[in-house]
Amino acid sequence: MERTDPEGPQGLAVSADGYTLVPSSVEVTPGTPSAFTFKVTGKDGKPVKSYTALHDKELHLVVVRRDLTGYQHLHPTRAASGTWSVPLGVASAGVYKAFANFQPGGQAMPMPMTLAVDLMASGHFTAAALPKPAVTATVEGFMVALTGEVLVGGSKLTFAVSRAGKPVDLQPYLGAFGHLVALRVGDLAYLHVHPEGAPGHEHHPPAGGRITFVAPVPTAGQYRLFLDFKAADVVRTAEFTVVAPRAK
Ligand SMILES: [Cu+2]
Repeated sequence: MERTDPEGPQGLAVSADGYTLVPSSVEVTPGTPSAFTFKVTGKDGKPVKSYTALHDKELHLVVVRRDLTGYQHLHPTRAASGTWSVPLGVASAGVYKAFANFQPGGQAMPMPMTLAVDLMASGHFTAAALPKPAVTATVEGFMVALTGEVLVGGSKLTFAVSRAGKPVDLQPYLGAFGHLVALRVGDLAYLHVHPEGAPGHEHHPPAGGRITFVAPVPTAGQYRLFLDFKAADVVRTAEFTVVAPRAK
């Protein structure tokens, strides 16, 4: 079977390359955290029980409402049966998308994949407008400045974290100094993003609270970036709307 381009847009399918994301239920209750359980089935239809860790975890679960609010990056635990479980709470009603990012075990090549499913939180909801493009974001007193152009085919993005005008010492979190998720506005395609540098390089503290990522943006358009970083012992998420111009 031909494999989906791992560098291309991911997270647009619940099933790809013989693997399927199977939630126990797609209903979530706003305001009430409860266990979200799911499995990933393989080509034989059975739950996958072997994974290759990516950034210290076998599976990363990203949940966001379809209007790109309410972002969460979670790490479910896996039972021996292959069933994954994580407490999940959503603040408000709406349709959410849950992305599972993982790599099945036993593959010679690094081939992370992302499958996704919609989750329904019943009730009235008011869609939030997409924030305007910006090169700075503030979260709990931390200012994150984005430099670098978002370009179709190859983007190098650097984030500098500061507090009260001074660079912040970032702390390692899941084997890196920052984790970036990029979603395309319109269809929430999940982009493959990785820290710049050879494996292991990222374990050295970055100078001046700076972290750089390589993000191949597949098409012109708007993207929403979610940068998880750890400072002062807390993981926070800085969010940006960016625009990739049409290629000339
Ligand atoms: Cu993760």
